[in-house]
Amino acid sequence: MTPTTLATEDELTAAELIAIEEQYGAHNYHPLDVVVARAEGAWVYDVEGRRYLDCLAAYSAVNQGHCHPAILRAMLDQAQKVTLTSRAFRNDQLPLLYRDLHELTGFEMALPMNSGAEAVETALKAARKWGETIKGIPANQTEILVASGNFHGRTIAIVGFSSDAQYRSGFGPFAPGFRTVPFGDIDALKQAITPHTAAFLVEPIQGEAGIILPPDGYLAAVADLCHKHNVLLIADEIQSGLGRTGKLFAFEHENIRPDVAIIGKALAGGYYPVSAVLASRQILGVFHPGDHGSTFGGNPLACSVARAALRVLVEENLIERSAELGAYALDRLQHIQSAKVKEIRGKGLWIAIELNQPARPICEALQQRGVLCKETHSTVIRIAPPLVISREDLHWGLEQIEAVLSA
Ligand code: IF1
Repeated sequence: MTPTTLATEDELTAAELIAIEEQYGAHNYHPLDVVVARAEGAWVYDVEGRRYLDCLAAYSAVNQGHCHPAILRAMLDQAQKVTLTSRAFRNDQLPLLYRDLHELTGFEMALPMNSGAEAVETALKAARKWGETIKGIPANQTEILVASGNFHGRTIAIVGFSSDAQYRSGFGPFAPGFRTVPFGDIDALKQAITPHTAAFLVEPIQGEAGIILPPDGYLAAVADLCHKHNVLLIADEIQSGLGRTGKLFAFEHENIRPDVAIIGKALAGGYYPVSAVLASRQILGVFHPGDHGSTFGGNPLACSVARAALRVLVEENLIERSAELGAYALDRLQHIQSAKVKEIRGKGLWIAIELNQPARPICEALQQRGVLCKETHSTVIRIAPPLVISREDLHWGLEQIEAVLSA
């Protein structure tokens, strides 16, 4: 029986909202019990009006800060013109996003998708087809290497090469043609490359694994090795890119240039799922009309929002800001004297606090103090606020973290 009306928005309490979510929603997350109703800049506000400093930034999807007015403006303007045409027709925003991405990143071409996982899948398809049609690998024998500890998304092909048992459990059988090498180990990579290897997919700094930085020189050695063996180097910059580490791309910290870069998350400043694969004309040229696509990929609303998000990133100097404030935060955190702390590491405003104990209780204590963080791999706390965070707010947030860790 189709209802004639649906419930209107009531003034429900956090507890009531949580109960509804628990009853009708799949339990594929275990979120902190903070029910966000509003957000602005580096701050979020719950339904009871309490405010929290957001030190997760939606896993680096709101580098520009929550509800950035310039991106909102672009979204509202475009939403009143046209939002979706499908790629069966052209639109006036997609070419402009392509040009912005080329001018900002230097890659010759882009292929727009929506979620990060879809862009990763697109890059894998490009690598496989490049392997067969350009490198000459026999059909269906292409191999792609990935790093242990990787996180590239949640599709069956992607979790098939995850090292995390939970991400794989129950979802097999998986796609063949992937091999894992230890992250940071150049000799292992050298051993793993065969004439059938088309690509090496890697996060320049591993996010989900706990903001794991590779040994100095690793990425440069990887780039040399891939070039020598005609293997595509694919950098997954969905989380590490777009200013998070204090550079436009994390791969810039080692002055390398991958063959393919994958971006997402902050590409649209938290307003819309927009991702893209950036590469050369030769690599993206393997796609011919009808080979690959997406209903929403490259839609005018997504492109308009992404253009505004990139403009904010550049015009508000958020990349330099990330480098500067990140160095300040890392230095302060590294001076914390606490038996709880095993290691502090990071790049730009992307910092991991590795503990000698479970991180969840620390995150809950920080929540009580008005700071929102998320643990990863049970003992690591990620500090990744929006890049627009003020120095004063960052100072205040660090004080709360120091207080909880020193308690
Ligand atoms: C979740 C993790 C982070 C990513 C990199 C691709 C994707 C992601 C480097 C896929 C997405 C998100 C997914 C989200 C939580 C978050 C996450 F904990 F899952 F691993 F950030 F570390 N490459 N990461 O970080 O992009 O399809 O999600 O748009 O799945 O719980 P997506």
